[in-house]
Amino acid sequence: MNIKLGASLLSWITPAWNAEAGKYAIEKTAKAGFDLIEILLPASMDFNVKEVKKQLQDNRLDAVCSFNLPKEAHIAFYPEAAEQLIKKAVDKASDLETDFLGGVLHGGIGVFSGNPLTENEADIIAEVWAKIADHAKTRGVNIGIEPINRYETYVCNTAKNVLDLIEKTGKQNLFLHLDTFHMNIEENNFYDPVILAGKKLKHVHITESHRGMPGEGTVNWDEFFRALKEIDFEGTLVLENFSSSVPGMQQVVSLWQKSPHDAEELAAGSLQFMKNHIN
Ligand code: LER
Ligand code: MN
Repeated sequence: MNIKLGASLLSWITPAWNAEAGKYAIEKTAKAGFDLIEILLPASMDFNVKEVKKQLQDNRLDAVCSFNLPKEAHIAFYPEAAEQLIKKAVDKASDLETDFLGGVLHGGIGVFSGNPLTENEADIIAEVWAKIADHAKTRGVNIGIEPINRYETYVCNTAKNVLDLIEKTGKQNLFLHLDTFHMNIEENNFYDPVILAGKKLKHVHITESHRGMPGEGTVNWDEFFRALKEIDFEGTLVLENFSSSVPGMQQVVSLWQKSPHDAEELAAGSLQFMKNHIN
């Protein structure tokens, strides 16, 4: 396996990116010993690449990017707006000299039509993805698409949903981005989706059933890491767990219970947990 270990900026700060908060997240991630930080791009795309690149260099830290579609860029309803916005996110990732953009790129988080995904909606999404994939290819970026649970979207809830839509596009630079929190709700187990994806799996959000310390919830980690070994996983494992010790975090990620671990403890314990499982 060829694996890099990362923390999301959400390990340290809320998603509202600004230069000062970003610098803090980069410094904390580097000090905690991660290989890279996942930078969740803001929907405003107000993000100074030059400044962030310098902060990453100063801290000898790599980065990957992610982007979650906002409601007003729900692909099935607003394909043009979505296409423009995802292309901008690809450009930011490329300007930052990273080769990966992951995230919820199938629909706006929290948008529902009231019905299951239709064939027509699936066609619209595949068309937009195909155009984005072509653009991303010219910028040297691979795209990872993250299925999320039914309470956040009706578009892609499972690995198979994403893989089927990718197949529809016929594009090679679209990949699966899994998240163990969502898998715990939507998949039969933690093994089959990884095997189904094989080399199409590029990026994983490592997070417990309650988004706290891995190993303290109900995710079947043995099953999950066994599957990663079987596919000889090459990609990134990035923490996406949250602590109530981060100011403002409880409100933005529905973390209503007080966390037993503060942000530093959670990051250090989770990094050790990942290392123990891949070695
Ligand atoms: C994003 O990575 C994610 O997992 C979603 O639950 C965010 O709403
Ligand atoms: Mn996630």
